[in-house]
Amino acid sequence: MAHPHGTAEQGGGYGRLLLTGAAGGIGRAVRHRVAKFAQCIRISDLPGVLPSDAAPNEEVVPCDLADRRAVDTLVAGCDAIVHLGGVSVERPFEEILEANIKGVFHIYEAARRHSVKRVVFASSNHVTGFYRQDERIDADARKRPDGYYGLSKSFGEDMAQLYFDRYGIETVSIRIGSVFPEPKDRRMMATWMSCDDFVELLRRALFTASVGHTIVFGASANAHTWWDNREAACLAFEPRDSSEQFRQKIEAAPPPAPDDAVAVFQGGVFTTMGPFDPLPPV
Ligand code: NAI
Ligand code: 15L
Repeated sequence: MAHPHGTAEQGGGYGRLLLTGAAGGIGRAVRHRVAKFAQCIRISDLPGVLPSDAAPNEEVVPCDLADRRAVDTLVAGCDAIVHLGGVSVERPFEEILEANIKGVFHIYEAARRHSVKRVVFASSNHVTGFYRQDERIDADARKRPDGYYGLSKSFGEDMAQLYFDRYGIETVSIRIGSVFPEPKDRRMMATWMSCDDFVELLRRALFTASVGHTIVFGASANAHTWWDNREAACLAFEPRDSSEQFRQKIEAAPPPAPDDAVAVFQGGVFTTMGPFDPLPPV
């Protein structure tokens, strides 16, 4: 775990760490827990949504990821980035384009211009959402995005690869399953990841030496899984929690029909959302 900036255990870690999407569900859950990873945390989200109660080691910098100049200013002075910001569900392409596709380009261009060496990219299981739930895949499996949202995360992973191959910026792309306090349905029994496991994966993603561009599936040690993290062995990540503690509660609800997308595809209901056609019918 040696790293030029030291390790989290040594205290301090990075000088300044940027956390985008800090007002979102995961951002709020991890914001105070990533404080130990850097001397200063720059927290960012869209204007008007960030809390005003910044801790002494936090800088609050509102920014729309679609604004290239604003993102350049946001990234200046940061040593590493945890990029959680963007549209996090299936939406019309135009929305995804601004926040996620242009947004991730702006983040990497700013990282290049300001010599940021490490990014953690919040990718998603929806990059491979069209695999069936009876298939087991690893990071080498062909991408099968299940919508524009999954497509934008697939693009983000390719952006990370390009900026590593061309400029040496290292990234861990975490194909997050479902980071919520509890799984919400039977599908999430396989995809759920506890906040504790997520923070530990963040720590490894930020402080493991020489990750190149590593893709890792983000899930807890659930009894049933669709994902094999062999390709991310360099992170030596061992999740500790399991969705099993919620099984009784989840299975108290009636099961979906066996041919329902939520029971067939890894991406669940995302495989059926849209199209969002703003044009009049032809
Ligand atoms: P969220 O929707 O709660 O948070 C995303 C944040 O990004 C929001 O606070 C939103 O205001 C901000 N944002 C949206 N558009 C923006 C823009 N143009 N400029 C700046 N900020 C913008 O999502 P959540 O659940 O916290 O997820 C965080 C990240 O992890 C997202 O990138 C999401 O796609 C990804 N992810 C989350 C999963 C989960 O289980 N929660 C699963 C897979 C991926
Ligand atoms: C995601 O990518 C979404 O951001 C999140 O809201 C969940 O729906 C999650 O995937 C999931 O697949 O459960």
